[in-house]
Parts: sequence; structure tokens; C-alpha cells
Amino acid sequence: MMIKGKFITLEGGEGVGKTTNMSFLKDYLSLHGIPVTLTREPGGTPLAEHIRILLLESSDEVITDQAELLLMFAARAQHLKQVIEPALHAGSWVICDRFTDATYAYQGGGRNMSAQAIQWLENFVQGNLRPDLTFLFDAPVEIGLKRARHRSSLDRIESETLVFFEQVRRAYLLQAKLEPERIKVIKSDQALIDVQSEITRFLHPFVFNDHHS
Ligand code: Z5A
Repeated sequence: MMIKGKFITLEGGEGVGKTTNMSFLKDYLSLHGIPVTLTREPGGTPLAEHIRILLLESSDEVITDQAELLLMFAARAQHLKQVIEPALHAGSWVICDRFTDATYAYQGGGRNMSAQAIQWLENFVQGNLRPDLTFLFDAPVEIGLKRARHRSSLDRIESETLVFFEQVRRAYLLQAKLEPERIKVIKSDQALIDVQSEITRFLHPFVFNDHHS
């Protein structure tokens, strides 16, 4: 079946503004008559949201790195079949708060899991499906963590060390270097209005080339 919608993902470390800017993106696309589906990872379906709780809740049992990686992809497999692919086939544009770039950054960069293992799972679970456009919100780790800590108590992954989040940030920026056409880096330690004008700068040609052609 042919895919008609576009797949946009939002990425970055803690508190960089992914959730805040999701509604801005939705409003922008809706204004241009584009149907939008908003979702997130890990999560997006009842089963995947259960997995999210397992992944993020602190517990006495230590989750192994392998189990964490496989749970991320288990949630993703369900989410893709139940939500993302049907929405794209129906012509909706899907905006997803985090996707597989987060796995390369957190499990690959943060936990040092092999990129080949992640790539194998990516191909196995996603086939050829990749995001069409990704916004990588980037800010110094301390700024994002300060914002996230101000907002709520910390979950299991948010309780990691500064070194872990520096590795995550580095891995994200490396991916952006490798795929500059798809991954647009947005400086997010600036005023929200400036963040959103950068988003618009990248989104506008994307909308007009793909949707109005
Ligand atoms: N994870 C993983 O390890 N592997 C994977 O494959 C996937 C995920 C998919 C859940 O993610 C965790 O799962 C995440 C990675 C891991 N772990 N951690 N840690 P999540 O997306 O649900 O959780 P999050 O990264 O912690 O998101 P967040 O803290 O909600 O951050 P955010 O959505 O980017 O930020 P925000 O809520 O929009 O903004 C934070 C605050 O900053 C808020 O008060 C805003 O009003 C404020 N803000 C935002 N922008 C600005 C600007 N420009 N100026 C000033 N203030 C601002």
C-alpha cells in the first residue's frame, strides 16, 4: 500500500522543548489543511504505554541494557502497526515525540550498545520506514535538565548522570551530521519565539514541496 502522509519526528535530550513545540507544529500544519496525528515513543498504544511505564518507572529490579533496548523496539513494533502506518496510509501526517534516533542516542550513545544491533532491530521492526523530517532540539545538557527538573520529578532514565546525557547529546549531533537532509538541528536554548521561527524556516519548504506539489 502506498504511503500518503509524511512522518515527522521530534528529538533531543531532556527538557529541550519537544513537547512544547509539538502543538506549534500541529497548528502550523493544520493551518495549511494537513491532517495531523500526534503521538509519542515509547508509547502511543495501550500496550506500548504499558511498556513505557515498565521502562520509565524506578524499580528495585535493575533493567539490563539489552532488555531496555528490546523493550523500546517492542513498543515501537506495536506503535508502528497500530498507529503510525495506518495514519500515514490514510494520508495523515504523523508527528512523533521521539523515535529511533532516540534509541541510537540513549541506548547507543548513553548505554554504549552496539550501533549494529540497533540497526538490525531498526530494519527488522521498521522495514523501509524512516522519518521524512526530524527536528533535533539541541541545548547544553544543564539547561535541559534544569527545565525538566523544574517541571516534574525524575523518572528512571532522567535520573542518569550528566556524563550519560553528554553522551546522548553527542550521539544525536553525530546523527545530524551524518543525515543533514533529514535531521534539522534547532538551537533550543533561545527564546521560544526564535525556536519556532527556525522550525517554520525548515517546515515551510517541506510543506510546500511535498503537500502542494
Ligand atoms: N527513550 C530512550 O531511551 N530510547 C528510545 O528509543 C526512546 C525514548 C523513544 C521518555 O521520553 C524517555 O525515553 C526519555 C528517553 C527515553 N528519557 N529520558 N530521560 P520523553 O520524551 O517522554 O521524556 P523527556 O525527554 O524527559 O521529555 P521532556 O522532559 O518532556 O522534554 P521536552 O518534551 O523536550 O521538553 P518540554 O516539556 O517541551 O519543555 C520542558 C520545560 O521547558 C517546559 O516547562 C517548557 O515550558 C520549557 N521550555 C521549552 N522550550 C523553552 C524555551 N525555548 N525557553 C524556555 N523554556 C522552554
